[in-house]
Amino acid sequence: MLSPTMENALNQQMALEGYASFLYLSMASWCDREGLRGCAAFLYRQSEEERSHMLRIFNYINEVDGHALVPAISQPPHEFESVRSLFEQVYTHEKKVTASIHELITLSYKDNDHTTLNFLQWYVNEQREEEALMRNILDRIKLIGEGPMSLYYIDKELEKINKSQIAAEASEEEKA
Ligand code: OFO
Repeated sequence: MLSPTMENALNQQMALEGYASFLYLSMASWCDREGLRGCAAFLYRQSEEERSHMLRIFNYINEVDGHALVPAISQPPHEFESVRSLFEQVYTHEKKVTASIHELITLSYKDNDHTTLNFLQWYVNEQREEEALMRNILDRIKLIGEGPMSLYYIDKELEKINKSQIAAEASEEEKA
């Protein structure tokens, strides 16, 4: 049984995951318009992933006899200064999500809520992986440098990263 505070906090976490999904969708659209197909494909997939993170919490809340509330999601920005600044914003948002997950963990200790604590472990691992991935992308962007010629290589790099993410997910699913 969830405490009312925990139920509310989990509902708020859903809003954060839902916003991430919309933000990455908006970023994907910007990349598409800029002709950055590799970046767009990566971000469309990330957007879907965030939606699945939101639904995982949604299903959990109802499973433990709470009430999952569909969140109101504010409109994300539509324009981005550059690919580098776009991925910096992704990284910043991921760090915010991580901090929020850690707060939920603290709350589950306070509530002595072992079920939610256990449920949240998946998110702890996911956030570690996501932050590492975004740092890796930013490192590569910095190495390649910016400018019209570099964009082509950045986009190819993102295409490669996206494909390896898809392959890793497929092998995870096979194991499950
Ligand atoms: Fe679900 O916040 Fe990113 O991974």
